[in-house]
Amino acid sequence: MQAASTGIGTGTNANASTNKCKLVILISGGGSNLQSFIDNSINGTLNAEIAAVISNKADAYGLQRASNAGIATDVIDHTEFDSREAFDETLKQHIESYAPDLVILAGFMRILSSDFVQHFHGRLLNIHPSLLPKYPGLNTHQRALDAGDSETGATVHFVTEELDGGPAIIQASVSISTDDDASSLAEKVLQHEHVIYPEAARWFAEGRLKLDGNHAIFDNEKLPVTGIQFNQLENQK
Ligand code: NHR
Ligand code: GAR
Repeated sequence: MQAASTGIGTGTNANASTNKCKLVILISGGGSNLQSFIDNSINGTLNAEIAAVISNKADAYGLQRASNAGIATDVIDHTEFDSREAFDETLKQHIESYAPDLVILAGFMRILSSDFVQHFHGRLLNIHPSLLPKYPGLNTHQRALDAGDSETGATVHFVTEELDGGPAIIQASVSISTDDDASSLAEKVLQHEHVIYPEAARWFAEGRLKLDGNHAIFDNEKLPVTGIQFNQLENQK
């Protein structure tokens, strides 16, 4: 267990001194998912403190969102490193300097090497804009359209070495209509991302969600390969 995350005696993944789950959020772009974490932390829906936002791109708009919220920012430009491993090692050190309980990939666009992923095993989450295991990798919305799919969506998952292949936690689907294109789908899916991603982090902060080997465990039960279906959760309310 890492030093900052005791959670001992509380059953939660909250930081001992603040009683909040300490997050570091990695971005590469617009940061609308980052914004939903900021908003949920401020309004108290998510008992979290965002210690820092780190981007591999200096011009990522999400850095502005972080500054506006008074959150520390770092830029680590991957083009300044000789290898993926060297970039990942520096990234790892920057993240660890904040001693986070949980690391959030929010539109972070660099594939992470196995050393990095193993180091953060069980405390690294990603949101991917498809109904995994469909369409790991890039250009997911166009691929769903090209395949003639009737629905698409987004999946929050634990990050493992297998790209977009780690255990799923929660998934939201949206239906595809005949007049959709990749950008209209991206917009619709993003609205759902902003809801399911903080929800998954809330479960983690509350100590209800864990990674056990290659299985996501929620309330002491193994989750199915596609995780919890958010739309079904909604219908139960
Ligand atoms: N790393 C590991 N090891 N495992 C995962 O599941 C990861 C990961 C790193 C990022 C996010 C992922 C997504 O949700 C993610 C999951 C980037 C690429 C990619 O091909 C693919 C998937 C994801 C993120 N990146 C190119 C690369 O060479 C660069 C593309 C660019 O800069 O635009 O790293 O989709
Ligand atoms: C989101 O749709 C996220 O799922 C996706 O990028 C977008 C980021 O939006 N992630 C990936 O494609 C990872 N490869 P945001 O910057 O506004 O949060």
